[in-house]
Amino acid sequence: MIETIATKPFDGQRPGTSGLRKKVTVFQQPHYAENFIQSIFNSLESFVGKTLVIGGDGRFYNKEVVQIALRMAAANGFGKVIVGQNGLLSTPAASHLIRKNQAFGGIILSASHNPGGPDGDFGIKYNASNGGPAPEKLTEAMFAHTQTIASYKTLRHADVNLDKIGHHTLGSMQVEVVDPVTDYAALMQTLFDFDLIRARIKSGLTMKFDGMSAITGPYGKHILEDTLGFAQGTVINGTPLPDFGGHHPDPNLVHAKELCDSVLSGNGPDFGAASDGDGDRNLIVGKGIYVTPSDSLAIIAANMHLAPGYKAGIAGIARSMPTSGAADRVAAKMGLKCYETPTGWKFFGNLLDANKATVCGEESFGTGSNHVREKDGLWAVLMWLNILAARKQSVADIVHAHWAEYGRNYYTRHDYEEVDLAAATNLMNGLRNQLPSLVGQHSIEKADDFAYDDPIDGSRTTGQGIRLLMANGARVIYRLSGTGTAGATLRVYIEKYESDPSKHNQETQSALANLITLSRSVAQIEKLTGRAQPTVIT
Ligand code: VG1
Ligand code: CO
Repeated sequence: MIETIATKPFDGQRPGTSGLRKKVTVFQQPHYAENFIQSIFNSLESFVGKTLVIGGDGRFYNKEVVQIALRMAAANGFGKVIVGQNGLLSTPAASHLIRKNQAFGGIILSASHNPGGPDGDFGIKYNASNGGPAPEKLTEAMFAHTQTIASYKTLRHADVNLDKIGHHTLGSMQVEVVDPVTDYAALMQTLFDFDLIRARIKSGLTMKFDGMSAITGPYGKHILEDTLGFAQGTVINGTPLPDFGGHHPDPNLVHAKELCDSVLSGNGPDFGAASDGDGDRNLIVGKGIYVTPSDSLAIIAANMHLAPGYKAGIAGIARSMPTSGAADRVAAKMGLKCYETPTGWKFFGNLLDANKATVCGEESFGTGSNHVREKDGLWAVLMWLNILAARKQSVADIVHAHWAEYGRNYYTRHDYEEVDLAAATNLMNGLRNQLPSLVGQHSIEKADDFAYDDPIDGSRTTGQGIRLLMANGARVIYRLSGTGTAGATLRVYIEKYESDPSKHNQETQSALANLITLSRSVAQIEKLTGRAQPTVIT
């Protein structure tokens, strides 16, 4: 029986960089998740009878919201929902299922790299029929609906059993429970040379993959161990847990420390990788060398023709604005365009759909291609494995050769987490006001607040980060995070280009020391936030 439940708007349901993210306790308020889901549906047109994909990263409260979303999808008139077994789907797998089944769209339950558990974070985002995150126009429409919502539709019905693969009905809606891994794994086999990778493993390549107790454990085990033949135990922290084992499922040098320490020391495996809460991020380390996500994008772009799915070459490259210019140099050499977009995968969708870009990347450990419309952690890992197998070199050799050919973009990101929101806003406003007067000082050639004109649909997005652009590609960029749930997080991105190979082996923080000092003084970070040091350096 369809029920219409009266409700009142909640403040603050504006989607951020990647969907609506809040503390679990916020989502647990009566009607909170329902209001947002109904506002998603209210922003969509002509979906009656169509298919919706639903799944999440398995974090605490996933189980409950999957059932809420199923009942509401039925009450709102969807014809069918495809849902991952136990309500689980990685973000790239959800994107693939939407595309493969020509679904109307999908609801992904995840707060990605944010911590989980009863005191952690939860999130909901909507992906459109191309498999990609809803564009700004749609997220703004959703937000507008959240501010005026007066009722939502649901079904009075028991929970659907999602333990087993199979078919159910929910009112007049079909529910198909699918294995979360199967279709995604099949897609990967079409893109990469699994035989070549197997041969390289047989001849001794070793690796560790850290699933961070999040969604990619089962994907990693199936693909890396069971299909490719890496030793059992290659995947560590491979069982998804609702609280991610109490860890922060963010694959970087800080949160995947154990893996990084072992591979970087040179005594561990040849290759190390990790993914995040919802499986769309990737960390790449080789014996003795950490590959920055910006370098990884550039190296992948330069080498991806070695993978069968891309042997015809690529149409173009796209990177988020704060991502280093390393990819631009590859694009220039290949005679291709490198697009510079605001932060967040939603801005790549149009470029991928229009075949302007084949590969995209963000400095925040995100890389992906036109195979789906999300960044894809395991895809990047498999791409690296394919490149390692084809080139028969180590990660370090490949990176050093890349720098020798293109030069090195020294790059770091300094995050100041959970600073006072008013202080952070004040700091950004202060920088914005200083912009005209900064040009000419400290070798700053251009200073602006980044705006993006989408070349496909003509939409303009403003206020995407303060840029201080200096001679020879050096940059300092400031922006506030759009994924945090407590206070504000100030991100400072620092980069410098070095063409001289004899200067390619400096430690990153010391190579960038002058720019780091400048980044702090120009923005008066300590004076305005009370922070002398960042919380996280990647
Ligand atoms: C961060 C990253 C951004 C990424 C986003 C979502 O956003 O900087 O590059 O697209 O997270 O990634 P922000 O606004 O906090 O800087 V995920 O894996 O959390 O969906
Ligand atoms: Co993620």
